[in-house]
Amino acid sequence: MESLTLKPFNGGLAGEIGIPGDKSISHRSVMFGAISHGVTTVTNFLPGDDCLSTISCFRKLGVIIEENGQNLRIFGKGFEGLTESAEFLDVGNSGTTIRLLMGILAGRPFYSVLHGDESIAKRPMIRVTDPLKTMGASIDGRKEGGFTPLGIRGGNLNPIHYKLPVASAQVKSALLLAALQAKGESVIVEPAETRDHTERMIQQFGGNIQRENRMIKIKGGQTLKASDVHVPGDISSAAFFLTAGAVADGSELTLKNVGLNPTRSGILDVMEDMGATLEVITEKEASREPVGDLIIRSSRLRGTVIEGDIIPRLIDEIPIIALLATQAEGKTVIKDAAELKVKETNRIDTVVGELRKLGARIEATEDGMIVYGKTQLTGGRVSSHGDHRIGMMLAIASLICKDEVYLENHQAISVSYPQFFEHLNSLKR
Ligand code: SPQ
Repeated sequence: MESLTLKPFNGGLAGEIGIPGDKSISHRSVMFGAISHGVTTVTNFLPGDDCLSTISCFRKLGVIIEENGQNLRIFGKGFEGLTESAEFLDVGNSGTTIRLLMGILAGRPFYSVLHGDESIAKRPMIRVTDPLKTMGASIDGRKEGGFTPLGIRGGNLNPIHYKLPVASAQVKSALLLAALQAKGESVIVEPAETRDHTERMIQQFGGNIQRENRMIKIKGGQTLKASDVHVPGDISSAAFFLTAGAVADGSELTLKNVGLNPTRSGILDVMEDMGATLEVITEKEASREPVGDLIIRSSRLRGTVIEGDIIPRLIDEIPIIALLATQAEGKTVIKDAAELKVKETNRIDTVVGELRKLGARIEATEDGMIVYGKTQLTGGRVSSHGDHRIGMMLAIASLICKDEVYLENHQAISVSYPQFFEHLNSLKR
């Protein structure tokens, strides 16, 4: 496979970029547009591969979606407006698409088959299929309904009282979407707070949902109304440039329009704890989500411990935090993050394996990793392993490597950040 050559840069980054739309919120905007009544408009939608998979699945389910880059118009006819697809629903590389879609289809009285790429075929689905079956959906798939391809015939759903065994926003969201179609009130309890975009969007679309600490209550049979959604920039995408600005000497970057939802902003707390020179300015709200601009300057960093309830607030940022930790004085320990093993790749193994190839001192543990800094990174041949976040982490690492980096399978980056290299190059002085 052809690799991308990333030459040593060893300079400072400067300037301003607008962070592209949040992937989690973009998926949900299409789904809520589809299951509500009326015309939903979406602005600053992320046209990355994953979100395009969501659009394609809903079109196959009979929903009309007009797409013009970052702007969408979705013609929703409610849950009952969805129709059986003659074709398989292909979710590509997107865990969010398949798991949330299962929740919607669990209540639809027709048959659907869902499948995705090689990575999706390895990701556990039982965490969603089991509780949905308890509610009354009929679901089958490889390994007793645990893996794709999955066949689902939705039905008359009963409400559920369910304590999630893992902290997962995808499982929570799938159950909320099913619960909206059930007869009665469902109660869902999370072991730790996970991203709450689904809950916010239910309210944005006129629905009712209650939360008391980690318990969520929602009544079935609610009718959602179309809404206008402005998608904030994705803090998970901003994280790559926050790290770049902190580790590349002589940098000063402004990242505009970043979503600052507290259930997603764990990386800001960690960077502050590590001593990063980071400023949050002009906070406002868009479509019930907090948004602001961030300024990052090159920083002297120190190691830290990342564990417990903060983990779901930064789970997708751990690959880039590992790189950040290679440039911090002392030891950084990341614990309680075994969920990393079931992402697009096993992100404990891919982060540790690829960063070691660049000379990092890092070791894998059962539920995380330990990074020793500060280390001068070398260079070498690395791969994204088809995982967008690993690809971007390695591209940022190349900025501070003393030799060339050859990045294989960089195309995976378009899953969540198609303009990544354009933005990176625009910031090089
Ligand atoms: O959609 P996908 O492939 O699962 O994407 C990832 C990512 O890194 O972009 C995970 F690999 O993000 C998930 C995140 O890890 C997106 C998500 C959501 O939108 O609800 C929730 C998290 O997953 P989970 O399994 O903890 O619910």
